[in-house]
This record gives sequence, structure tokens and C-alpha cells, in this order.
Amino acid sequence: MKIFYSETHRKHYPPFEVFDGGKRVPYFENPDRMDRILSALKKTDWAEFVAPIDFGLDPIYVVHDKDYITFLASAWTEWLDSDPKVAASPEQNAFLPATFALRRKTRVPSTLLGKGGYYIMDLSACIVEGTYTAAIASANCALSAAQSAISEQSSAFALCRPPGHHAGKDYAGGYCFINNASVAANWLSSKGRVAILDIDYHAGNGTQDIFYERDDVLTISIHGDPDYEYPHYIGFADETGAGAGLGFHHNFPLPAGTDEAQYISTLDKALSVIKKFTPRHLVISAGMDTFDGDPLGKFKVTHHGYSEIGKRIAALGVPTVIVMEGGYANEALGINIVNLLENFK
Ligand code: SP5
Ligand code: ZN
Repeated sequence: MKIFYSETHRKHYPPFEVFDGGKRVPYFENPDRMDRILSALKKTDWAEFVAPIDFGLDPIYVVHDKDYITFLASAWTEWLDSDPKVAASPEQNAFLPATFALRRKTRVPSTLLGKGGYYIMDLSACIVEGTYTAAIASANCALSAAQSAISEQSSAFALCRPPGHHAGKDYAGGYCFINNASVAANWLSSKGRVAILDIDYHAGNGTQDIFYERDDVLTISIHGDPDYEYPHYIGFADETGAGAGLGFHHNFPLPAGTDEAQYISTLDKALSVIKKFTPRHLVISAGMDTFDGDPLGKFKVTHHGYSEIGKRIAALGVPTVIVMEGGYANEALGINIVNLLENFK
């Protein structure tokens, strides 16, 4: 199986802990996650590593607002230019907003701090020098995997970092900057209907937003109920799409403590919706933070659970692009990803 991966992600890593609900917490979304997955995949006899192709910005501009992408590309240098203290020790700094926009539909501010609060939804999407470059390389991994799924009519893995499913049309958040799975799905949609199944522990709010009014891309997310879990404001069961897209989005919010049996039976419901939709291609937003032991998750999926999940998805028989999202129990990431992917090779 082809694994699309770029070393460029290493350029994106903030130099300090971040604030989360008033406490300092580690930046869980770290480069070590990739090292764990790489070393597990290298031990298999089926993982074939391929460098991504550069698709340019056009496939990204059809999913994200151009002004937002321009903000991502320019925020770091704009910050250095505006603050001599930051410029004196750039490697000690990371840009985050200081104020958040009061709801959407406010005007776009002209200052960097104003734009920060407009284009970033929380304090877990830090911008450092290499963030934009890493985010673009990550999107190119997803696009390359999509291209491979089209040309070979088989499944491929995009080992993306930073992840993408919390990033919306014009905002970053939840460690995400460019919505890799959405960019890949939109690319695939030129070949026929696409389904996106998001199995990350957190609701795929960005993906939900991006395709909410479309009927050619079915979006489904299984996640911790936003009633108690991040992203808090979106991902409820009664959000089912709008306009032409009405009925083409499904959320499956689950309680804290959800065990494997409960999880698999919800997955089966999601898969039956996908089956009826008869997609030409499938995209999986593959977060491993549903694992029992993940520091951010409250579900109880085991190592074996990912084999079961992979087996059931692969049984649809649809060429699938598996896109890496979250998962922060680093020591378990390698085995969980191998268990999931083995079903698609
Ligand atoms: C891609 C992805 O999985 N993003 C997750 C973003 C979650 N951000 C907020 C999590 C808040 C949880 N705080 C609990 C601290 C753990 N000790
Ligand atoms: Zn997550």
C-alpha cells in the first residue's frame, strides 16, 4: 500500500506548552507521533513510502478562502516585522490570537492580532515559522493519495501532519490549518460521489462546515458528544446539512466511556448510510484518539478494535483514501495504524 509522507511536518512545532482551559498543557500534536507510525510501518512488508507531488494552491483555494490561506502564509513574517522582541528570538515564539471574533460575519480586521482572532478558533493552532509550509505539504500528501486512489483504483494512506479536520473554509483550530481530507475529497468529487467518514474522537467541524450544503459529498462523523467534548459548539445529531446538502451530513455523538462494542455498532450504522449513498471514492479522517488510553479521548477502543474498524470499512469495497488526523497516545499509534491499514493493502 502506498503511504504518502513528507518530512516537512517537522518545521511545525511550537516551542512551549499551550493554554487549555486556563491550564498549561503539552502541545500533544508533536512530530514524535509520526516517528512512531513510521517505525511501525517500516516493519511491515507492504508499506511503500512515496513523496507527495506539489499540486499548487488551486485545489486548496476551492475548499478554503484565498484570504485565509494568505493569512496563514503571511502571519509569521508579519509578526516578526511588527515586534522586535519576537524578531530577536523567533525560535522561542509562536503566534496565537489574543482576542476572538464575536461570532462570524464580523468584518475582517486589517491588523495581525485582529486577523488572528478572526481566522483562528482556539489556542491549539499555533503558527510558527514552518507552519504554512508544513500545512501545504500535509495537504499535498492527501491530494497525492487521492490521485493514486483514482489512477490505481485502490486505497492509499496520507500520513498527514499537521492534521486537518477542525480547519474550516476560513479558520484554523484544534491543531489544524488546512483540511487535508476535505481537499482530497473535493479533488475526488470530479470523478463521482465521495463519502467522508470521520473516525477521529473529536467532531470533524471543519469538514462538516465545508460540505454542509453539498449533496455530492456525504459527510459523517462519529465522536465524543460536543455536549461535553471539544469542539463544543458543533457536531450534534440534529445537524444534517442544509439546502441541497440537507440529509447529506450525519453526526453520531457518543457518551464519555463509550466502549468498543458500542463504537463498532455505531460504525456499522454509519457504514450502512455510506453503502446506500454508493460513493465512487471514500475518504477516512483517521484519528486514533478513540484509543483507550489517549490523553485527550474518553473512548475505549483497543488495539484490536482498529483491525475490526479497518475490516468493516474495507468491506465496502470502495477505493479509499485514509487521511491521518489526531491520536496522542504516541506509544500506541504505530500498532493502531498498522492494524487499521492492514485491511486495505
Ligand atoms: C486533530 C485533533 O484531534 N485535534 C484535537 C484538538 C483538541 N483540542 C482541545 C482539547 C482539550 C482537551 N483538554 C484536556 C487536557 C488533557 N489533560
Ligand atoms: Zn481528535
